[in-house]
Order: sequence, then structure tokens, then C-alpha cells
Amino acid sequence: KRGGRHSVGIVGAPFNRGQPRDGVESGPDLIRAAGLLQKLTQQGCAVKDYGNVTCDDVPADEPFGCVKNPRTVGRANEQLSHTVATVKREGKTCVVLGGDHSLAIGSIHGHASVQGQLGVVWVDAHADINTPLTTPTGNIHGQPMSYLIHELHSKVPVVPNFSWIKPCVSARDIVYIGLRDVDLGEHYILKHLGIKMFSITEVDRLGIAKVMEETCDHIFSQVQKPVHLSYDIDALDPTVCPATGTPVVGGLTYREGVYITEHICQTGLLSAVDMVEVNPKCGRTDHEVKSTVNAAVDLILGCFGRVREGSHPSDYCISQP
Ligand code: HAR
Ligand code: MN
Ligand code: MN
Ligand code: MN
Repeated sequence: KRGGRHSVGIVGAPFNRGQPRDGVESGPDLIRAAGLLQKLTQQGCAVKDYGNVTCDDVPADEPFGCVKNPRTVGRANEQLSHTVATVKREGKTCVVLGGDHSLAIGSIHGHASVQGQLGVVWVDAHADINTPLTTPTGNIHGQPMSYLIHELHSKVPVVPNFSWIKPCVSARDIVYIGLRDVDLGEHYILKHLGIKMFSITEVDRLGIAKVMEETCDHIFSQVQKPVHLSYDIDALDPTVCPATGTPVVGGLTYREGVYITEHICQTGLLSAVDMVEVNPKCGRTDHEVKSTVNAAVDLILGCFGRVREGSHPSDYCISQP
């Protein structure tokens, strides 16, 4: 951020091999087509589009244990890590448009490779912290955090094309918000490592304002550090965001979802954002797809200074009669 003006780098990551459904690879281009770059520019951001990172299928990508498409997901994330590192070296806040949530491996890895210690705020119905050994599905989008956390390193085997990954996040620097579909292995890991979490029950109990205060108290308790916001669109309620692969009833409202972004923006420490799991093929109508994509756009705008009360330039004058 320079002189109150956010400098933003957009990266598309049309990854779809971290899960079984077609369509999520269209996320980046749909979010762009909804006017993201124009809207960010209109609200005063300097925006550069770095295009899409490719996610080519690696041939004969046999499962590793039950982990599906390991080589394809591993290689795509290595490329993404390099691209995110470039965006960070150029001094911009990085926005990665997904694509499925396996992209958080490359996004957080590339971010940390330049910035060092990060605070990670993970907004999701799911914890995505299964290891290759606890995963009930084999889908890597349910596992990204397990590859990144120092404290899990000894529990995670080296998956083919994952050997470039160095754990780069400490369990104490992570906060989860919105959880409501957590596997038993994941729940064990969250409790065992003492990871801070505000499940949807805590959002009900405390209200979103208190949740965000406590989130920032936790993340910044030792030192100020750059924040990585990893936002899965399925954190929001399926009535607002139905076009996603694994919707879970009883989610965040649109207003709670946007409040999270406004609060993180106000810290002045937001350094990278992922916006993932928008899948147009999972919407039953055009309206369902539009509602989901528009929410994704609004969440990103909230990350970069949009405030719902409205705003005006400091030199604004009303005309005299
Ligand atoms: N926990 C389940 C698994 O490991 C489901 C993960 C689901 N999907 C997501 N991630 N959208 O946030 O497969
Ligand atoms: Mn490399
Ligand atoms: Mn997720
Ligand atoms: Mn999810």
C-alpha cells in the first residue's frame, strides 16, 4: 500500500485436480468477467493482471496411497509459488483467483518465501488440514494446510512432485473462521496443535465483530506480520453462494463474509488473498452462478478499501447553486 493506494497483483490459478468436479477451472475468468479489475481500479487501486498459471495434466498421474492427481497438483503449485513470489517481490498485495483450494499450497508457500513469517486467516466451511494419511477422500483440496505447517512435517509423507515444499507456517499463526464440516482426523490435529478456530458456533456466540477482534489479537499477539487471507467461497451460506463443489448448510451470511474482509483490510497488513472454489457447473441456474461470482468479487473489493457506508475523495466539493 503506497500513499493510501493499494497496489494489487491478480493471478489466476484455474486448478481443478485437487477435487473431482469439472467447472472450478472457470473461476478466474468468471471473476475477471464480473468486472473485478475495473471495480478495483474505480476504488483507487493500482492493478496489474499477471494472467493465469497453467495446470497441465501430468500423464500417468497414479494415486499416491489414496491421494489423487499428486503430480499434476504438485507441479501446478510449484509454478504458482514462483508467480506469487514474483508478485510479492514487486511489492503488491497478491490476489489468487481459483480454482480449487489446493492452490493454497503454492500461494502460501510463494508468499512466505518472500515475506517470511505470515499470519494465515482461513475462512472456510472446511479445515483443509487432512494429511495424505487422514484424508477420507484423497482430494488434495482437503489437505493444503497439512503440507505447510511446521508442526505437521513429521506426519506428512513426501508426495510425488511435492518435494519442493518447505513447511512455512506455524500452528500458532493460523486462525480458522466459519468451520462446520470437519473430519475426525482434522479435529484431532486442530485440537492437538492448539490451532485457533472460530467455528460457525463461535460466530453465533460472539458475533462477527468480536470474532475479528479476537482473530487479530491472536495473529498479532507477538509481532505484527503480513496476513495471508485464504477465502473459500463455501464459507458463505449456500443460499448466497450455491455454485461451489462442496456446499454446507448453515454458513456465514453475506454481511458476515464482507465484514471479515473489511476488518482485515483495516489492519493495513493484508499481503495476499486467495478466493477459491467458485464452480459455475455447480450452480443450477444463471442466477445462482451470478450470486456466487458477485459475492466473490465483493469479498475481494472489501479487502481493498471498499466500505459499505460509502466514501468520497478528500478533494471532493459539492457544487454551489
Ligand atoms: N474434508 C473433506 C476432504 O478432505 C472435504 C474437503 C472439502 N472441500 C472443500 N474444501 N471445499 O474447503 O476431502
Ligand atoms: Mn522451483
Ligand atoms: Mn477450502
Ligand atoms: Mn470448503
